[in-house]
Amino acid sequence: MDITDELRAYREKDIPYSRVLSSMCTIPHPIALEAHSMFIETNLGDPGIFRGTLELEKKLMEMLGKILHCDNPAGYICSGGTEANIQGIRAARNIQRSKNKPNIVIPETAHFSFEKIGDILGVEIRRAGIDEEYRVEVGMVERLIDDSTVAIVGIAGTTELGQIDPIVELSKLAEERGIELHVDAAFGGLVIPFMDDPYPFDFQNKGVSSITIDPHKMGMATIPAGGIVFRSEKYLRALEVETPYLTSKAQFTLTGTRPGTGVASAYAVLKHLGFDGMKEVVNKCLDNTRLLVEEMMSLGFEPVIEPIMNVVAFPADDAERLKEELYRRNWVISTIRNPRAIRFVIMPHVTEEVIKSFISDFRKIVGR
Ligand code: 0PR
Repeated sequence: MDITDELRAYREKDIPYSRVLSSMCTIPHPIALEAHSMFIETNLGDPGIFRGTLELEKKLMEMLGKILHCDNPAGYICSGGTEANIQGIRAARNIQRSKNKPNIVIPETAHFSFEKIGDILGVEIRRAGIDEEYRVEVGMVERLIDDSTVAIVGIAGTTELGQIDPIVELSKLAEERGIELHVDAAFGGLVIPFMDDPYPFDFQNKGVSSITIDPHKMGMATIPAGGIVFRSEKYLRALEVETPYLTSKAQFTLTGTRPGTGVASAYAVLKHLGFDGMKEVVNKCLDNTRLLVEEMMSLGFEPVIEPIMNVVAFPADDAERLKEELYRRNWVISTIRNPRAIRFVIMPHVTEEVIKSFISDFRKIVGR
């Protein structure tokens, strides 16, 4: 068999995005594909060689800084939200080095990447409970902070429900206690700014030190393209190691060799769509989320919370069974455990037609 035929045969076993209602990734924007292929051999691990790509990354960081209300953004495009979260907490821990047995306080709704962070960085992870709207309880966060706390974490767009933590209050708390506040906006970072009357989750709050914002989620860039943005250069300095034989003298990234494709594809999409274009994409996803909610309500399912963004879950005792039945019919949805529910992420590839076709199959499964 021809190699490309062989590759195609494997690729055809993958489920196409048009059947996937659970992913935070999506089909890249056509301009992202073009940009990706132009930068396919670039390696930002040795920036003295790829100086044009490095310049482009700086421009992209300025764009992200503007979106996040930061005048002097410092950061880089990494492998994803996991790496961005690791680096945000690693910088906080290094800046507050004098503290021994460091700990961080995170919402109990935080993404599982924080499990890895505890393990890798040797910081104790303290989990604060949530209110009835699934937002972290600020009072609980406050009670968990002690002299060894290096950072608190807020989420802008929780993985399971798309909820936004009270970042304004968390920021005040971080300022009062002289500790860092890392905001995980891996998903919401490229949703909230384009919503009408956006919640102020970003650097407008003086206590926010770093933000995770992933172009490979709602930014429609090619994978991998995560983003970590710091309030100032000082955080990057806290991450640096010496690189004696490279074109640069120091490196603040977690990985060594790293692609410029995410930089190029993320930049291309944001530049091409602009603020208004992104607003249109986000609004369409929000409209489609409302459509799904209406259809699900007509089948007797009420959302766990009124959706804040394009993530929504519906309580169902037999959530696992529903997910499996749907998978047999080549539909991918996900489930959450608290409360037991089926969950959907309405990405740009989840169009009105996709939702209608999904509902028609789902109706058969629930027998309504
Ligand atoms: N922070 C938040 C709030 C997230 O939701 C995620 C990923 C991360 C950090 C980690 O990002 P990376 O996966 O880029 O490192 N959230 C999704 C999840 O784990 C990612 C995902 C994407 C899941 C595509 C499934 C899928 O098909 O649920």
